[in-house]
Amino acid sequence: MISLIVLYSDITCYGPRLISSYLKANGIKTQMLFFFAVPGARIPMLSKEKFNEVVSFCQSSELIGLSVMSPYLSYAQALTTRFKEMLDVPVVWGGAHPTFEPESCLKYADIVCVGEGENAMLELVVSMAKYGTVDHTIKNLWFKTADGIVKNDIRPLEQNIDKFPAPDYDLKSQYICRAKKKYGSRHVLQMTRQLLLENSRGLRGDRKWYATTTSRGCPQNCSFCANSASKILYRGKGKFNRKRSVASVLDEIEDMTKTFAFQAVCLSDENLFIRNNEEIDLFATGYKKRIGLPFYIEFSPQLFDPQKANKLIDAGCEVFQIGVQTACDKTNNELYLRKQTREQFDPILSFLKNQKAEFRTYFDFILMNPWEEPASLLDSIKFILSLDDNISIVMYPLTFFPGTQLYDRAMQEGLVGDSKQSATGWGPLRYIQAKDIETILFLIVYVLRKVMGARFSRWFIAPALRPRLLSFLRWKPNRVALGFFLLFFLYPFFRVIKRYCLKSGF
Ligand code: B12
Ligand code: SF4
Repeated sequence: MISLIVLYSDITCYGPRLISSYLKANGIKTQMLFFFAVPGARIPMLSKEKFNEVVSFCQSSELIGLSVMSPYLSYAQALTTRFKEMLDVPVVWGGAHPTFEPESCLKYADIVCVGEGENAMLELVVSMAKYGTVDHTIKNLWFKTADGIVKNDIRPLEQNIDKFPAPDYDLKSQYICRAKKKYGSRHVLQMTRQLLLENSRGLRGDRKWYATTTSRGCPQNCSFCANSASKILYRGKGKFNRKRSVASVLDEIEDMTKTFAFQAVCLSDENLFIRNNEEIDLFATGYKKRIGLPFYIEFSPQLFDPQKANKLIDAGCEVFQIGVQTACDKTNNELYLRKQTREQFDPILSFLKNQKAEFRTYFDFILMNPWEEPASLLDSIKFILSLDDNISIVMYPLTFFPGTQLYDRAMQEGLVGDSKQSATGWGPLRYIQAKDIETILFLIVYVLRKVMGARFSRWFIAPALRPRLLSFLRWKPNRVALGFFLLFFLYPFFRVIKRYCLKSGF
């Protein structure tokens, strides 16, 4: 039995589910545990009981696999340490974090998978079953041995990704950690249809979706994204962007949505518009006929194509999620290395104006960038203030993920200490420390002035208030106070201000 533990707080877990179904298709028994860790936690919040239940879940395993993203590193370390204390079973880590930090991960894991893992895992499990020991020559795997670390090369990328079976949704072999009273006192529960749906994310909040990916890779090279780092890792190993056939995508979605009564579908490809017109036609016609559920897509503005968008909307697409990151061309082009301009949004915005009221668009922005100039932030604020109400703004703090260019720069400049800190240590507190508090205040003042106009200026710079303003600038808040300030003021800031602006006609 191979146990695969997924730490993410999302039930999709596409990569590990693919590994599980590939192993099963090759006659290997697997079980999966959806652990639901807290992303970004520096100290894992794990009770002894939960630990023990996870350990007994793995008791009869020949191999334990953990899928690790950087924000969940502390959980992976804590769990693996516990496994090593209680069980004599090799532990293999795979996923985005070990791919770019294999050496440091081997302080905990016995084996690390660098890059895509289906074939590497299969070879590992088969060799263990055949020879009773671990074969240290398997490509994509690094091993901790008595003689040091064995680093194997990367194998060529699998070009025919249709070859991999659909993600594993065999609930009989799946478990989930949930500690709600209504489920009883145990943490590790047998997965059920109800638990699967309860823990799936939703399209616009209510309709639970089935999420899948129809391609691998992305044509762009953003300096904060693992895709650009993966391209370097796989240089000379075959085409990085690969697409599944439309037929295989439709078969999978039809099968899963019928089996589990999902109410919506999420296509979490980085850029669905990399598909050509013919593929979009084929998908849209097939989807409308065979599935017919509302769906959600993501893409970058540079690849927007109104013709393709219309076809997808006609097939049921109800949500666009678009990576804006910043409305400042200089920051996008020079810092994020995105070939994107503010003008590219004009056709998108006019296209969105003609959509039905229920059509939703999410614009993703990156905040807390230590190198972003106030003028660049202002461009984003102005842009946000100009948007229609059917466009929601989603803000992500800039996170430094190992392998990316911005991670290297943040390390060089001492903004983050190590790879563990990179995904957890850089947050609002460090940003405020690194940036001038006056810059942030300046931006707040700018937006408030926009909202309240002269009335605000008179109020804010009134002589009576000046000493208070100065003392605020000199304020050295403790962490709790600052946390509350950010949580209750800065975070909902843009949304509230935007609504207010729209109401008051700015
Ligand atoms: C789709 C996607 C999502 C989806 C679904 C995620 C999911 N759980 O499946 C959603 C939107 C939910 C999501 C969320 C997040 N994501 Co995301 N996501 C992606 C994206 C675009 C594609 C992932 C994918 O399906 N790839 C295709 C499959 C086949 O590859 P894979 O998942 O990497 O799995 C393969 C290998 O990694 C390996 N492998 C994986 N696990 C294991 C385990 C073992 C034992 C072995 C041997 C091998 C192995 O084998 C797999 C099959 O080949 C990637 C970008 C990318 N190109 O990878 C980011 C990416 C994985 N996400 C990332 C992050 C950070 C997040 C968030 C933490 C963001 C946040 N700040 O909130 C959240 C939290 C995760 C969560 N809640 O699940 C980062 C991870 C970087 C890092 N160093 O950790 C990435 C790389 C994007 C980036 N910023 O660079 N994400
Ligand atoms: S467009 Fe998105 S997925 Fe592609 S490299 Fe940039 S951030 Fe990553």
